[in-house]
Amino acid sequence: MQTFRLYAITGEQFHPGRDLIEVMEEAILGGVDIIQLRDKSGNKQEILRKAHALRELTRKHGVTFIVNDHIDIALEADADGIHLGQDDLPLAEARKLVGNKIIGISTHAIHEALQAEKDGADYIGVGPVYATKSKVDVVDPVGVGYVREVAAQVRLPFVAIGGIKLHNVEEVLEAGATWICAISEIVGSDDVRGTCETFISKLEKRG
Ligand code: TZP
Ligand code: MG
Repeated sequence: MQTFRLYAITGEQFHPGRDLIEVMEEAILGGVDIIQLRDKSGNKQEILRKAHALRELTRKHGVTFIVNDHIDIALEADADGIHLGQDDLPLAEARKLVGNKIIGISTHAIHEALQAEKDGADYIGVGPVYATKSKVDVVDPVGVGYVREVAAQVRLPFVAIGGIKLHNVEEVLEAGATWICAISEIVGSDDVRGTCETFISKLEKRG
């Protein structure tokens, strides 16, 4: 899998009245290199429609496209991969369905990270680093200590997630993250493109 720097996940509740595709295109223009469609509405027809639109957008810009939860939608929209949580379909089952597409797994503790590595995940999510309001069933924040542990012990690419903002991202980078994910800080910004550009410049400063 190629390496990434800035991962934006959709969160339409953070930009009422603004079009999803327009917001995500601004994020891409600001430097986001991977996008995830995360939609917990349960309206599969709508999710599929958004997946097709985001596939078209990401293809136009050469950006990687991941679908959260819905393997069938990921396949139908020809996404580059899927993202699954600890309680979703087991990785071995998912692998049978998606072949060599990217599989990302959310992890909240080092044993989950090592297990995902063993099971053949392509990348892991590491978090929530800080408290977040963007996920309802989220576990308690794991802190930058968990980022440090993963950086030291796991060889898989990992993305730090959860409550990451422009004002605290340096601490996450110092803990060893090279790839950052945010929902609310990016898509809820009045200046989506500028926020992404600032994230990128902070990432570049860390090398
Ligand atoms: N997984 C762990 S934390 C989180 C997800 C999907 C939400 C991150 O959202 P925000 O707004 O960047 O805190
Ligand atoms: Mg899930």
